[in-house]
Amino acid sequence: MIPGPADLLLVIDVQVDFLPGGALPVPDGDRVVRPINALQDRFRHVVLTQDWHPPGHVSFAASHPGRAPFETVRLASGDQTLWPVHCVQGTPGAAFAPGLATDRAALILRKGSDPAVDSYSAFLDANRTTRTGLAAALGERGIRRVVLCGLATDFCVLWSALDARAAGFEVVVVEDAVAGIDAPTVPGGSLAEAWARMAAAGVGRIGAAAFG
Ligand code: VGL
Ligand code: ZN
Repeated sequence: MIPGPADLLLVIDVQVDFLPGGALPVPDGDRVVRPINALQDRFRHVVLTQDWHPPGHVSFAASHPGRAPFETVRLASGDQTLWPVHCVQGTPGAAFAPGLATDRAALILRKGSDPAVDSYSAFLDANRTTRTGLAAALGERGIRRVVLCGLATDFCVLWSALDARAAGFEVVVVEDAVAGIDAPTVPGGSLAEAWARMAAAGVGRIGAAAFG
């Protein structure tokens, strides 16, 4: 695949807290940095996202007395998985992964800033009504295809892929430039379920080698 002017590389949440040793470590999360840097050199359009929560965010187990990380609670916006405190605005854990190239991106989008609503997706909050503005920004740049990479396959990459499809973009995930959490709360694992949901939505899968 040779990316053209209508192709965007969307790099999801490659941040310190999602790397091994971080607050919400994604197994092998650090392995995505090198292929993502190589991918960025192939694309004219690059957007990076950061999970960017205020202290006391609703997605933190610590914000719900008696609850533990990976439990689920029911909120007005729907079922919410509870997480360890992670990606707090301005903290070292919210910074981009060391070594990640950030100079190519035309846009850095921060999401999850509403104290009461989570946002796995780069396009739409968990309440499914508040848009981040990304779909419009990509439309204005003439983007038709979104190529996704980053963390985590089964949460922020998954939701961003589904919402990009719903917004009318062609969507492809670079399977060796993503890594998943595989949360124990989903029977059979959230990673297998994520790939199945993306396939059902018409999301393509490609290897980084296809970009040369
Ligand atoms: C993410 C869980 C909580 C992600 C963000 O980037 O996939 N997962 N917040
Ligand atoms: Zn988060």
